[in-house]
Amino acid sequence: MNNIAFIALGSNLNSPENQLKIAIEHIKSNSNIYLIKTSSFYNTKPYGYQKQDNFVNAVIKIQTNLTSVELLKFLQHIEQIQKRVREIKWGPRTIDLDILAYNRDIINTKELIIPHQDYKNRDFVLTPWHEIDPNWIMPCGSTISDIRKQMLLAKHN
Ligand code: ROI
Repeated sequence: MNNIAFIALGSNLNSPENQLKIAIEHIKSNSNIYLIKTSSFYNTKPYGYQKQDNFVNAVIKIQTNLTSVELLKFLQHIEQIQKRVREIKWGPRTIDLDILAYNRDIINTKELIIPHQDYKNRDFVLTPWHEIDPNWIMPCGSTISDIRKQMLLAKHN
């Protein structure tokens, strides 16, 4: 298991905390994945489309021998099991599982963009990530801690 990945979890439907716990159990049950660390669960205001319930968000760090695409397929499978309905863009969701980073890889294909396109603007991603691995270095050369500081500064301008 020589790849490190970070995954963001988010839910604001059907007992969000439970949805996150179920997803984490699924992830742990995959013999090709070792769960290194789980952040606290954060209650967060909706980012983007705001007329919806608060979210529960977390970030996990895993070790895996799945490729980034295999990992994506597996996470999509979990989303389907938990009956995520892809209706309104930026609308409520039972579970959202995003690959934030996969090693220091930069991936830009139709199905997968890594690092996540908008993570640098998202407090609900950077704060739990910072909790579990503030010194992780992104492909841009900055640490999660630096990127989070920038995001917080921009928010208060
Ligand atoms: N807002 C928060 N706070 N947490 C999320 O997980 C989340 N996910 C989304 C959008 C709708 C962009 N907003 C979010 O997909």
